Amino acid sequence: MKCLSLPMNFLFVNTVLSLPVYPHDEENEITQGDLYYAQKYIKQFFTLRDGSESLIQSEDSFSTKIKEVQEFYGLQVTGKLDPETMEVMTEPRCGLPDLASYSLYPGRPRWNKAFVTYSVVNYVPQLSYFEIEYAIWRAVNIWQKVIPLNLVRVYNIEADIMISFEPRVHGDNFPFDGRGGTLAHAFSPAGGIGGDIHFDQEENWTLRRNGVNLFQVAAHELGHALGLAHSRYRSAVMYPTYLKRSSNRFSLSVDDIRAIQNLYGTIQMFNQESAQPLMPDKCDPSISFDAVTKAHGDTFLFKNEYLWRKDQYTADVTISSIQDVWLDLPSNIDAACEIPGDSIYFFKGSKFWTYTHNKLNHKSSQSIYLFRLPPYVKQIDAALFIQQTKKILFFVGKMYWSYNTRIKTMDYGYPKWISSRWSGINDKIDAAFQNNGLVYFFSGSRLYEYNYWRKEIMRTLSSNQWLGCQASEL
Ligand code: TQI
Ligand code: CA
Ligand code: ZN
Ligand code: ZN
Repeated sequence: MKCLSLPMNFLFVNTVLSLPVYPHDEENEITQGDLYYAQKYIKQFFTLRDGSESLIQSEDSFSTKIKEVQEFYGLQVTGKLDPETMEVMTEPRCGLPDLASYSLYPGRPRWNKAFVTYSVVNYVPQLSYFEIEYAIWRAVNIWQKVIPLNLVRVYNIEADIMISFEPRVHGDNFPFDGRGGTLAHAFSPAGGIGGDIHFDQEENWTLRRNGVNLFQVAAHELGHALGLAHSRYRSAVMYPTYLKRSSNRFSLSVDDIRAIQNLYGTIQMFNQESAQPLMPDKCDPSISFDAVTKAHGDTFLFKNEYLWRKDQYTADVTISSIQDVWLDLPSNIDAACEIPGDSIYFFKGSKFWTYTHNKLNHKSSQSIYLFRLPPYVKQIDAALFIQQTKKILFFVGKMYWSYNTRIKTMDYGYPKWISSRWSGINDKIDAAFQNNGLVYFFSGSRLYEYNYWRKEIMRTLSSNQWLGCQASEL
């Protein structure tokens, strides 16, 4: 293994380590004070998480930590606190450019192409499939959005960045250690195992503050997989200590951004005069949406070629292009709905697309007439899945149809007037979705919050209030 191009400037113990022996030559004696200093240093820069202070008490792990320090600074790896090691520890910037607070790997390995693929190879039962996919998706996006590099999720093929959950021994000479200790590791950019990310299968992976937050660890490991080494800034994602941060506060620090842009450059701000359409302003009071749906718990609002995703945990809203999330979808979609735990449907014109586990079903689009909509229906305004009845309602103009997903047939007696069931909804609607038992209808710049059981409008809001914008005059 070529250690220079890999971030494993860090040794995992799989042999029994002897107790550290301190050299006793006259000039370079390691004193009790040095030992104390080294412990403090390691605690500051190399301790991995809360509660691991106790690790340092045990000589085995102290030696392991010394090895990490030695690897990190390219010294001879002895596991012993020798004068050279003492020296780098007292001069923390030794070997690094004086002002750099982040660091890159020797030789600056990076991905030399515009598109880098990643794939999630397996999952763990601690989290659902979607939670894992999303944690990784979010981690990818915090880096991707500051550099001109496209990270593309691929399936069933060899990707540049293969992400997997691994057992203790997993074939790369860096066995995991069960719950606690090492959480994950990543290899810096290169072919083969380069760029790959391994998570310790046995950790208590969560998306919250208790346990080990997968999103946070994935963000850190992706930094390594993109070519970043550790940062000396406490606030940096690349700081080598696991801090319990609330995940809505978790984002790249200035130092992380400087580091990654040093490798990949900055995003070209697009020219205002170019043909590029402007990104819509989500808080424009007159904004309307093409389609809205829940997907895996988050809410997605579509407009033109963009979508906004509102995170279910943090309520953070992020904009991205539709194809960044659902590669095969067109822009300007008409309607979308999710059958929770099953699939997501997207409609445009007389076509529809379905995704299960974020994977497109069927090779391409299908015809909406498969739902037995009559031929005069040329497009759908909104699609709404009703959790209570397991029906998809198709809204077209002032009418709606009801499709029974259990027996896969259109219900008898439709179309009906929208206002006959949904009193107060008198206009054509643009989008609809269900949330916590309430139904939300979007119509132009208005958003109606509808009580399904009481069959009445509870509140009239502005369309973008769901995205955290202030209410506008209605
Ligand atoms: N894994 C270490 C890490 O990713 C492995 C490592 C790579 C390392 N290079 C190193 C350790 C150099 C010491 C020196 O950093 S880990 C954290 C953090 C880990 C640690 O499991 O210890 C995160 C994984 F930063 F919080 F400590 C993810 Cl976020
Ligand atoms: Ca572990
Ligand atoms: Zn591994
Ligand atoms: Zn790290």
